[in-house]
Amino acid sequence: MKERSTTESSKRIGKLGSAALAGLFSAAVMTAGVANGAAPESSDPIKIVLNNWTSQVVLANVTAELFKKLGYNVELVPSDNQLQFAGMANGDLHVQVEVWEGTHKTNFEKFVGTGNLLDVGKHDAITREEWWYPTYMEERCPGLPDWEALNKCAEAFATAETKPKGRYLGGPIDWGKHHNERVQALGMDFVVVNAGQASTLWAELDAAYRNDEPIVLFNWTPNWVEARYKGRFVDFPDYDPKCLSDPSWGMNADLAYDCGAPKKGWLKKAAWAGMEEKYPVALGLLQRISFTNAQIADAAALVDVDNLSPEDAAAKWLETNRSVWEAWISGATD
Ligand code: TMO
Repeated sequence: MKERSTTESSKRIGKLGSAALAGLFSAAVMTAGVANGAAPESSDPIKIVLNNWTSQVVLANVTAELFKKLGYNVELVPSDNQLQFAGMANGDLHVQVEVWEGTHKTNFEKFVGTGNLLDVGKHDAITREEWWYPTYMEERCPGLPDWEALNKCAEAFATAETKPKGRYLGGPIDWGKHHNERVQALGMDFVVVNAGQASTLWAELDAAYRNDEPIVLFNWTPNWVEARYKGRFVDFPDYDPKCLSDPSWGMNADLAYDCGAPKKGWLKKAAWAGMEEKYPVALGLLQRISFTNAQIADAAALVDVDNLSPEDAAAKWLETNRSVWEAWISGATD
């Protein structure tokens, strides 16, 4: 990718006279503070995908602002978590800044395998996406965070709609969790109830937490929740990729999904493969973007705790992390 982008930019520079080039450089330095003669290679908007949880929306906006600093036009386009990769592989969508191992791996890797979707590398962040409970439940369910201890205690989590089974509050369906399959494969006395949107998870958590009431729900890290509520992830049988594809693997010989999510999952960036030709400098910038756990949690808190709009949160995030993104931009435009 790097080689391609160098070739591409020298081709473009070759077409410009050196006087024109000097003018272009100084204009760029004066307006944006960035010396870059090659970007934008096209004025067609780069389409950045929006998903349905907060850090992703804020960091998609952050990425949009960084592309704009290089002169690109951008569009933010909401997309389904599982269908987005097909849209990116065919060029309808171009960039996704938070690809989570626990949510996206299967569909992401399927389209990377076609050659039309790029794996643009990992963020620094380490992720976990799993069932989670407030620590006050540990007195009532001895043995937590072990999943079998949770299961013995299932009735404590019952609601009118699930009793005598416990309720597990899952996320929106398009997060593709297969938690129904997990409950079945592990023989758990739980019913999965899916929240329509992430904010429902947090409203239910807050209501339970205030009253010391039982709740077990989907949560993840990095997220703002861990700084506000004391809790832990449930430990299920260790994840293995075969757990999802091979029914004979694991403690249930007949069913897949008899394991937890990865405990140290990756977080990646994805792009339409056509960006190598059409927007090589933007692709180079995307390669350099790498968020830490703390940066992602902060991005989410600006909206979910401080009530900023995603756009204002992105502006604030850029203000707070100036040296971080300036290094990405200068690396991409050197
Ligand atoms: C991808 N997610 C952060 C919702 O687990």
